[in-house]
Amino acid sequence: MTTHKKHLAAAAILILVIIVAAITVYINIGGRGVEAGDFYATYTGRVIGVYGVLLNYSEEEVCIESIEVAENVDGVKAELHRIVEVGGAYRMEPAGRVCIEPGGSLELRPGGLHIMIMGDRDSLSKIVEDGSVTVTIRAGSYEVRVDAELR
Ligand SMILES: [Cu+2]
Repeated sequence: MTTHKKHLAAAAILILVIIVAAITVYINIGGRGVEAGDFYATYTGRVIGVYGVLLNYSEEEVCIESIEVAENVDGVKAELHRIVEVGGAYRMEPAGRVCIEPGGSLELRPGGLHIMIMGDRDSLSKIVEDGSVTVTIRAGSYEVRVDAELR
């Protein structure tokens, strides 16, 4: 091989390495997934509300599949709720299927979509006794673990 050809081969390999590195970086950005913004919780004595923002950094639409309370307490369940108006009165009900578009976000707030943890008073008290609630939200193929401090 002439020196000239060796240089060409080296340049080709260098370009290939740069392309592979660029693709890797791109995939990593695309693979950021779903993240949680500021989360907090409230406890009324009857239910625990969990509020915050979910951000979808992935390149696919993700739908909320399940919400679980990390604190291991029996007889407690978490649901995604929405508020509906019926004859001028507001009540809440299971939100049904909720999805977040790519690059989009979902706000969970009092008076709107929210996570509600239900159970008897003893169980709920046990969950909040350390001053925070931990929930695992499954959205599409992503799992987001959220520590929501009690306010
Ligand atoms: Cu609710």
